[in-house]
Amino acid sequence: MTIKPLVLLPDPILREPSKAVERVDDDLRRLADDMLETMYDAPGIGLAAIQIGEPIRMLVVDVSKDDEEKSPFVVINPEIVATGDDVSIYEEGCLSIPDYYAEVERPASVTVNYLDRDGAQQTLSADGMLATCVQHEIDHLNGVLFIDHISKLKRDMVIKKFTKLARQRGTTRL
Ligand code: GNR
Ligand code: NI
Repeated sequence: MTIKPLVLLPDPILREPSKAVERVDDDLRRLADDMLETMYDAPGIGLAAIQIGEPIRMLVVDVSKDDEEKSPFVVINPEIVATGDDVSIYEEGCLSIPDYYAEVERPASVTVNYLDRDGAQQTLSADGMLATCVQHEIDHLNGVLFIDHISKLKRDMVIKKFTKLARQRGTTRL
């Protein structure tokens, strides 16, 4: 297993919609394991494949607490098939936007159909932090970031700051 470098704002790849996974094979399972290791190392509670530069519709999440048993999910080709009527607000962060946090309102519960790491069809009904995290990750598959759910003023400030940081690191043409 390998910890992969994270793609950071304002890398334009984060804005690309990811492509559906066509076959669930050993290569894909290896990538899922790398994503989990990268997520746990960060540490984070979710990761989309695009955040390690792979534009495919796969995400991992584990919202278990430090003192609990790990509960990793590998979620391939997710489709949100239902959302609850209630909303919840969580302070969100993103491994691609380090050290920035903001409150985001989303449906409090979601039902998601997806393929698991064996390629078997599954349905997940989530609420609480898991519901928020899964929605945050599915946004990544569509090129959407949590800062797209905050005010334009705040979003523009964050993008400006990270563009400046990237220029200092010399890792972007922007
Ligand atoms: O580690 C993460 N924490 C988090 C907190 C609140 C809502 C969503 C998240 S996901 C984030 C990891 C990440 O960037 N996933 O794409
Ligand atoms: Ni994120």
